[in-house]
Amino acid sequence: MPATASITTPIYYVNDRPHIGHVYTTTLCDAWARAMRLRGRDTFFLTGTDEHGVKVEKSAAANGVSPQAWADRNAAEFEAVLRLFQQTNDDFIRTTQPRHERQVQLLVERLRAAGALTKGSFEGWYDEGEETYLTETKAKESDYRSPVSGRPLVRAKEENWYFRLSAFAPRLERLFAENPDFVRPAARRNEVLGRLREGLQDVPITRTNFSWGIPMPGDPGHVIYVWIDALLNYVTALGLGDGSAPDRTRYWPADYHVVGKEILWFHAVIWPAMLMALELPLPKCVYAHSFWISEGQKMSKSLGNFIDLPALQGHVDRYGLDALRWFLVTRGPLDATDTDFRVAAFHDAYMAELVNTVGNCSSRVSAMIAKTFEGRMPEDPQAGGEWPARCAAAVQAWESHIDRFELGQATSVAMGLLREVDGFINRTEPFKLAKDPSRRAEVGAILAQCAETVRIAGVLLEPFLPVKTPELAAAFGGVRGSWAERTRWGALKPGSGLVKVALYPRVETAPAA
Ligand code: ME8
Repeated sequence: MPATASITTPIYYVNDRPHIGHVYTTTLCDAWARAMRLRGRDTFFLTGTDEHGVKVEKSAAANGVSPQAWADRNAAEFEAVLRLFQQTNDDFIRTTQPRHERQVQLLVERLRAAGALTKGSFEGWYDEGEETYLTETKAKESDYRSPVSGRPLVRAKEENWYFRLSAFAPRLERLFAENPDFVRPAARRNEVLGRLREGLQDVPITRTNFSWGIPMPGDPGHVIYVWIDALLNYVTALGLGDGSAPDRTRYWPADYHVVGKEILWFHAVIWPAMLMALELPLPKCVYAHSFWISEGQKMSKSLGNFIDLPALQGHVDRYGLDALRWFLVTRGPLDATDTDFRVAAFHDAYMAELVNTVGNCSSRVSAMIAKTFEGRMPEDPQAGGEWPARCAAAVQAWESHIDRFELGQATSVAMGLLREVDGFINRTEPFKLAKDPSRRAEVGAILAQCAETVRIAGVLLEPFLPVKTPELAAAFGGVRGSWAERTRWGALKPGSGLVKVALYPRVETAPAA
């Protein structure tokens, strides 16, 4: 049985339409999952939708449909987007599915049995029209009247169930001290540590002022807070709440929970504490990336600079899906700073890397072999020269970058090999040597070394460029087999057929922003 690998995206809210942010996180996870499968790992990649809560209830009402109908409609759109961007998720969990709801109730029951929940009350100024509490300051400012309707605020008291987060402080401290890589990147970990030092408050985990949620077991009228419901998706999808998916338990704990930085606290602190209370193993790493902004500003509906689905589709129509995925993975906000989505930068990355490096290098080498060696892999009396060691080092570096979720660096390793091949061709000039029949063996050696290196670099690019790399692999001898076989120097045998390829067409000018 091969070792397992497992990765998750956040589950996305169905009160929003899919946009670049969702496609980004999902594409990162998809590239990693593809890389792990390529290496022969038994891989599980989970995504889905978060469908409960007052926001969904309200947007459904505003659209004149039931919350479930609203959730169905928008979840279908999220699923369609996954297919559109060729994501290879192994499951799509929806929090309104019976499998999830049933297990959330069981897991919350277990939290209560473990002594991790208490019932507490909260009292404050309540705006009945808006169904929200106002802080004392806000209430005073508006003369104890609703800032919206002007009606008097009422003094209301609510009883809620609380998760005793504070009780887990010592264990959380130890977790962070003993696992410096539990939260990455490091800048994000430091933020979490700073907040942990301020002390932990217990977390209300039920609500009584709306009904679109999972009922609190044994306490009618209480609905489980949407975040508690949502976090549990990572284990309900694997049947850990009721043992309903025994073939999936091996995928826990997840290697990576990949999330945006705005939801790090839930994943880095509340979720681990819940898992401790449930006596379940913790995920190995919570990776919090930063945000895409658009043409210099935070994306917002009112500014009209939201990179929504039609905008993304426009880029795909013009440049192809590989180009979009490449830009997201290699130029995106994987580290601790936000990234501006500029169309000009997208265009430049496509031209420099996909057209002028991947495309040009593979077409040059395959075309020369087609012309000079009738499309047959030439013999190499030098047995690869320095190239086998260089490729082996690249494969190893790639593997360790993938292990550490350093996706941009993994792509750089492959690009580095192709640039070296380009440099080697420019230095040795096989196209000139080929005019002298007495140097045929030398030309054969050069081209064989180039072809084998391009083939191996192509394998390393497969998780990132899934549309065109199969064409590259087929053109360079169609070598099949395991990861070890496909990345082994010499797998492309002398005499194998090579076909001239043209992978990425030029796009002359960038469209206006
Ligand atoms: O928070 N740049 O769902 P959500 C990069 N349901 N990534 C972005 C982004 C941007 N501008 N905007 C959004 C929720 N994202 C909860 C999660 S998990 C148990 C529950 C991505 O629909 C990023 O991954 O608001 C962010 O964390 C996620 O979308 C938020 O999605």
